[in-house]
Amino acid sequence: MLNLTKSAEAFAEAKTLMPGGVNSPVRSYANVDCNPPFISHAKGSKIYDIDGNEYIDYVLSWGPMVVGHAHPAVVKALQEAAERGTSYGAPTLLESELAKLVMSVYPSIEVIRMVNSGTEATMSALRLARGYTHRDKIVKFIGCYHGHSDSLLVKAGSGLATFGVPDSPGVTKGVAADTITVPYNDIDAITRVMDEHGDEIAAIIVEPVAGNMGLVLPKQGYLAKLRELTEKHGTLLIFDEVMCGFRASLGGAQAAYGITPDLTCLGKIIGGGLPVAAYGGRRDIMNCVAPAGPVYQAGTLSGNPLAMTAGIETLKIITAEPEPGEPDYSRKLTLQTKKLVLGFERLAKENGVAVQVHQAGSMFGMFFNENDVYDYATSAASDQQKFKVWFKTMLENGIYLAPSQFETIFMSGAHTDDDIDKTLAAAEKAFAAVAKASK
Ligand code: HOZ
Repeated sequence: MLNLTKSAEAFAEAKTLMPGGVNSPVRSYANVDCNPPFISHAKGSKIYDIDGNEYIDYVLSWGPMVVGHAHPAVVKALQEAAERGTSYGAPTLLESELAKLVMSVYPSIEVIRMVNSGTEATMSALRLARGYTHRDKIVKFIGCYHGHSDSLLVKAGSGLATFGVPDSPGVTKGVAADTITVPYNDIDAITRVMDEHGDEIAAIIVEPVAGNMGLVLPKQGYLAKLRELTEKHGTLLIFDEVMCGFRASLGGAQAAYGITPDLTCLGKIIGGGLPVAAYGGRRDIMNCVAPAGPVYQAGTLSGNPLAMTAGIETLKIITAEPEPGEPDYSRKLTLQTKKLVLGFERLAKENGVAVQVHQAGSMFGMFFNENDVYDYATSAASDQQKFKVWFKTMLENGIYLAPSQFETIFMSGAHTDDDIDKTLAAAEKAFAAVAKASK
């Protein structure tokens, strides 16, 4: 039995200090009816709690720790950077270095602006799209999550899907009215909306690989259709690759599916575990951002030297040329992820548990569902009770997963074959527990 005594005490105190005891809702474990482990430290593929438990970590800070926790090269560069000062609020060479690294992998990004969080990136990209097109309305897809700015908190995924409240109080009716929502992967629905309102719509924003209603892949031809419709109506296409950037493939979903968006939002990995995100894209659009143009957006900690350093070191590792005959970093992660995906599918079958397992590069997700999952409605129909049993058994057996079917899990370069074997051994027990509980 997992001992979480100290974590439970810490959580009781935290609840008196922060809403629900946390600074971001899904971490509370409220939907899986247990207390969250309080983390003391992490190294490589492992994360440790204050009770002394060790887990193999597939949350990886919700994605960014792609080279593993506390990678020596990242830590060393951060220590050296801290000696030179932690914030200047002034231009540095580091900002240009990270910009060039990102652009080397994302040719659609001709000009980039660094910000501090995915929310800030998507919110700013939308303002830019509205300023550029002189239109007010936007389209988002039900179950996609683009951070917590007002326009985008409408029929949203992630924590809102987890807690069953896809709309948030506090978002005004006026703002919500400018956000048109459409089911993901439904070509007829988006075609109808664009035919009716296309000339009022500033942007379609999409997670090209959706990661916040669980991992849901775009159907064949879907992203190409979005590109075609946006071009036809003079609407901008914004890819929110905060989660799938550098993960669906090194060049993100846009490289994996061969679609060039007008604007891209990135986050997570480009900060290597520090708060960095960015939006960027076509030069003529990006040059509307202040001070090059009139669309205002600013930030004291934007381009922060520590954050840039962590991003640069992380991207250097994952973009490095492989040894001759070896797969590149991204391909290695994909292959490791595939081992888990195949293992989960096999074990589920052996235990008579119906699951849908999805993979996009080094991201993966599993639904307790007999049917295909391709949008929010089909994802939401997944069995929550089975997920809870699975999740708790995995945790008891030292595997740290996202505490919700509506999140994605991730692989890092620090995960070894031994980690995979241990994870599959735990999964065998977890599927057996699910099968038993379902009888
Ligand atoms: N909504 C975030 C994941 N998609 C949660 C992040 C966090 O709690 O740290």
